[in-house]
Amino acid sequence: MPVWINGELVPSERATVSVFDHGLLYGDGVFEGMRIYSGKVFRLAEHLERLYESARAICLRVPIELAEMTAAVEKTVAANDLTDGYIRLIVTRGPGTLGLGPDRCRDPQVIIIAATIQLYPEEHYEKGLEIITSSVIRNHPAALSPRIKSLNYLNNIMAKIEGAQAGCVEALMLNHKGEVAECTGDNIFLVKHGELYTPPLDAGILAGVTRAVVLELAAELEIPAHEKALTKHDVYIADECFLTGSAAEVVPVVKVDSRPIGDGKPGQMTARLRDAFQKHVRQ
Ligand code: PXG
Repeated sequence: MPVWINGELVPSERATVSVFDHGLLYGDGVFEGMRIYSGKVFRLAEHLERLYESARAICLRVPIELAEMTAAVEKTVAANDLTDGYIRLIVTRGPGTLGLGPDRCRDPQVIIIAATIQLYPEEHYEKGLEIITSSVIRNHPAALSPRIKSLNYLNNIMAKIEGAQAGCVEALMLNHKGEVAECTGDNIFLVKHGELYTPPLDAGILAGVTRAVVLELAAELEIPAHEKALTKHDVYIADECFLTGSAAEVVPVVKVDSRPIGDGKPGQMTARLRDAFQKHVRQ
């Protein structure tokens, strides 16, 4: 499994970073998780745009330009001979001193890992997920912006743990205003009276690539869609609920906080969008 690190593909055992890397010491860095379908990275341009924006937002200089990064991702996919899989792209602040200051980190590390993906079990798509609302709120937008896909995911991990302790693979996070934000690694959608609803970016969420694709597909299918502030009440009274993410794709949610959503079964609109998504990625 060759891994790209700082300009070369090396065997995974040799793909290592320093213990003084601020990515490790402080979670100081950014990343992307992308899918490979039929040998091609899905929406690579969008993922890389988000990566460079995340880096910019934390004043991290990505040591290679977009064109070179695109080529590096493609070379890593080819070297791993993957037709379907997952890519993890990481840019760390690089090795520095034990102090917080990034000024001594002069060598940001670029790492690209390609792997076969551990998909959600088929059962999740057939039966739908049960989730809970976590007591951990999403990062306050005036603290570390939720738009940044940073290496510091502890807040979401705390929510994920709370979900796991309740027997759920995902957990819903509210924002500091008590509105619905997103799940720990997935965006959320609701269906009500045949229309689609999802929180707007200013609810303090990650601008999910899959979320954007679902909104595009809804437009093509002439399904009215709204980016609107939502509350837990809206979730509880929704006809359907589903999550989107590069790993999960489109996955139905049938129970939230032990309450059945709609009739407690994966809904028709969810199935329709999931179907459209599958067709789209395999085009
Ligand atoms: N919200 C958050 C907070 C995320 O981390 C998404 C939404 C979905 O975004 P995309 O662009 O993938 O549609 C994410 C996705 C994984 C994994 O391997 C996924 C994410 C983060 C960490 C791990 O499943 N992010």
